[in-house]
Amino acid sequence: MSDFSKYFLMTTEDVPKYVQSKLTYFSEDAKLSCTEIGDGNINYVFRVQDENGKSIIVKQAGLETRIKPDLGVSTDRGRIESEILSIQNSYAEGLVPKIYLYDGTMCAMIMQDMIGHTMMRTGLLNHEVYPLFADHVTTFMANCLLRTSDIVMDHKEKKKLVGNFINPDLCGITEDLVYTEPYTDCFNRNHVFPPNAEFMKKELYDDETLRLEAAKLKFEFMNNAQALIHGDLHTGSVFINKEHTYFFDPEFAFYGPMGYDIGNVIANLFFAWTNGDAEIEDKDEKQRFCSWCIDSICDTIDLFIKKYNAIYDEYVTDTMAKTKGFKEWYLSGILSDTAGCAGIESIRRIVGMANVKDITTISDENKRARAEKIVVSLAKDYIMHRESFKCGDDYRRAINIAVKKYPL
Ligand code: SR1
Ligand code: MG
Repeated sequence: MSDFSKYFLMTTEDVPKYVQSKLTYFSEDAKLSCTEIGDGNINYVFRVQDENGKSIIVKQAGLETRIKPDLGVSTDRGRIESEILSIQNSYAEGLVPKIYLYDGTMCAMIMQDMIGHTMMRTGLLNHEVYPLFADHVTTFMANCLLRTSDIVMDHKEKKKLVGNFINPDLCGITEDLVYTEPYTDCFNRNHVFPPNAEFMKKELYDDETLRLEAAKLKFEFMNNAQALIHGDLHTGSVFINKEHTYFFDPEFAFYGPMGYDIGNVIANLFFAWTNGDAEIEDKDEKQRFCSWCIDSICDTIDLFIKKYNAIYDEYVTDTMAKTKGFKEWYLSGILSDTAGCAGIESIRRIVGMANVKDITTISDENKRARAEKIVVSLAKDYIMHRESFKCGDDYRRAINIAVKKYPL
């Protein structure tokens, strides 16, 4: 039996032994069972459980990604993830899972099982609503983002973190998959829904003005070391129930623009809307779910602004950042990035390599084609007019326009 002193990719047989060798979480004679529960694109996630239902999660980084075995990524991502979770827990206590152990040799972490919570994308696909989500996600983002920025953090401490969270492989994935391939298909691996092939060619590959704005946003992503961002804050990175929310899976973390995280949330809430709009038959039920999606988009923007202002006033340390007018100027940059990144995330999930179930599970071909067109049209509005998205109602208006453009 391995003593886990040399890296190998574990199976469900190995993982219980691994947990017992590393922690005293379960009793020595516990009868442990293990299942692989990961449905992400990159890692292996195991749940280990004893006969009384007590459980724990083990997440192991493979040497290659699950979605594309020829796409290797550094196993250092596990270190990055465990370190950022501990930082995020200090700024947004209770909103991230607890890490019990990070093991650099096995590239594995053992963490709290988020029992009683469902992966948010799965819940949304069942058309569940989460009334407190906008409140929770804005508490998480406003605290974790602003308090790791130069507005609040000591400049030397911040620069040390910038170095610690240099994440070239995972950032490289985002730079390609999110910011380049959707406009160029330069690696010939985009997934374009065949009925929309012509539409996507005209609206994305052939649109030079869009490509220029996407290029500007790409360089903003690569060069604006503004805050310690989660880096992949979609609804598959959230475990949720009606009362509580966990944000997890921050392996794409690095110092980047705050708007990348906020924009990801906005885009993914709208994917949920497209699914509800296409799949729910009952009129009242559709209205209930779809209005909640749009309200949550608007509330996420408005509550972020409110919390940003409060946290800024309470925690600002930088002398020049206290200058009258600076807080508002800095916020307008974040909001413009937010709209731009919401557009970028929207487009890449439609034509890029990593799609979302909200769209791909729409069963009726015409409805799926329409949903994709609405998303792309809205995304282009976000990107091309990003400076004009300043509050929740600006998103509501843009969504209404995009939806009306493609009637049923
Ligand atoms: C190769 S990884 C594809 C996508 O999955 C992750 O969750 C990120 O969103 C990434 O872009
Ligand atoms: Mg992930």
